[in-house]
Amino acid sequence: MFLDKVKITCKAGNGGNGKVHFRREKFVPNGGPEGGDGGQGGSIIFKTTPNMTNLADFRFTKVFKAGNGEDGGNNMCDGKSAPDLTILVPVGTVIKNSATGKVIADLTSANETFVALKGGKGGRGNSKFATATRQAPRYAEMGEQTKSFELILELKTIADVGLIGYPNVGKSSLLKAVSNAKPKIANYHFTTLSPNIGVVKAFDTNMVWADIPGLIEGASDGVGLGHDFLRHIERTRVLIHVIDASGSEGREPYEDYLNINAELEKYSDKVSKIPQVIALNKIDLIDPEIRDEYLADLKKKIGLDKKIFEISAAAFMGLDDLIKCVAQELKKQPELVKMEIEESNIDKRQKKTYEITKLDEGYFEVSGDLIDEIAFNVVLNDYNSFAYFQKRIKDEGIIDALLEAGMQEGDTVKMCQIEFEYLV
Ligand SMILES: Nc1nc2c(ncn2[C@@H]2O[C@H](COP(=O)(O)OP(=O)(O)OP(=O)(O)O)[C@@H](O)[C@H]2O)c(=O)[nH]1
Ligand SMILES: [Mg+2]
Repeated sequence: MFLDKVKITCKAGNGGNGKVHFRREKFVPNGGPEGGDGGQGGSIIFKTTPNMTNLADFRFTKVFKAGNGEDGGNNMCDGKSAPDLTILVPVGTVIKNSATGKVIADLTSANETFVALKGGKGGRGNSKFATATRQAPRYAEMGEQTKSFELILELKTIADVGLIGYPNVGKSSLLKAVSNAKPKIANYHFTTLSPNIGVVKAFDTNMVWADIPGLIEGASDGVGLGHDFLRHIERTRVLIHVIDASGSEGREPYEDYLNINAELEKYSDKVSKIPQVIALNKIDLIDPEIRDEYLADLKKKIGLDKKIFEISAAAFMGLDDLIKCVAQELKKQPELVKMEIEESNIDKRQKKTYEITKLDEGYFEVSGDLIDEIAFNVVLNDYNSFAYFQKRIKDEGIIDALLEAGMQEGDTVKMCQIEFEYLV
């Protein structure tokens, strides 16, 4: 099963909550604050591995959640941070934010890592809030809460050279003849159902060639296997356009050449502009008596300014010259450039919010994730704790917003489990 596009759901871990705790020892009446910090939540990290060739591993596993950080403990014990969750992907994986469709990462080399979602920060324990004048803080911070995101993984194979052409023209045979790849070869259309990759040696360099399923006229409208697999040659820098020069299936080779180029144009401007080297294959099947004249004529039609080679993948004819030319063409092309990252840091922690509801005359409720955070761990009968609470709601502009909503002195305000009277 070959899979080159999947949607997955990822969530980094929440941060653990800070702890409120005081030392209790025999004969020590007022022990100091020693609540520990919450641990950090695990992050979601992607890492490329050369051992994967497609995204089939994601067929059944589509939800990835990193662990939450542990809450802080007593005796200055900090909560354990959760380990990061590393998701292995093949080289050439492009990661998009499903909500916006924008590219957030393009992983083009082996063992490349990308932190997609950062784990939530742990909250500070009450020991961190102690100062000379505030020796017994009865509050701690809540750990940072993370959200889940849908991500699209799309594989765009990384190869230097792409083999294109009609089905059965001998693309896989050519790859097999010149590389370490062992693609399936057979005398019927669409033998190749997913891309094959092979390493081809030329002089002192190695090139990676990719053979994709055959194209036919109308591929851009979904005929045959469609043009979906062209995604895998989008980033190649040279194409080998393989043509059955013998016309063994009754088609006219020159027509084949034009039709395939028309399909490339329909697919994308970028792909249609990749430089081509043309391989006139199966020349062993052409009657030797007319061969030279026939091929000269075909070449003239295609254009004598083009790089054209007469080969036979099955009989190993003309392959060295073809490889040499492809290697030279490749040298002229610029190195692969990464895709533009359209959206960085999708994980921007959204500002926490709140909402004011008038429950009754002189009775208001304030709710929302900001309130949950502020009200976390408040101890109402503790002077410091309540002072901290008051300061936070004032600093966040909640008092002003309540006044704007009509709150007057003596009115009651409810926030989570807390209710207080507004006094000036
Ligand atoms: N006589 C001859 N037969 C060839 C040559 N190249 C390939 N063939 C035969 O053509 C048939 C198709 O070859 P493949 O390499 O599978 O063709 P393909 O282009 O990869 O085909 P798809 O994967 O179906 O698109 C096989 O039977 C090959 O043996 C050649 O140079 N000469
Ligand atoms: Mg094939």
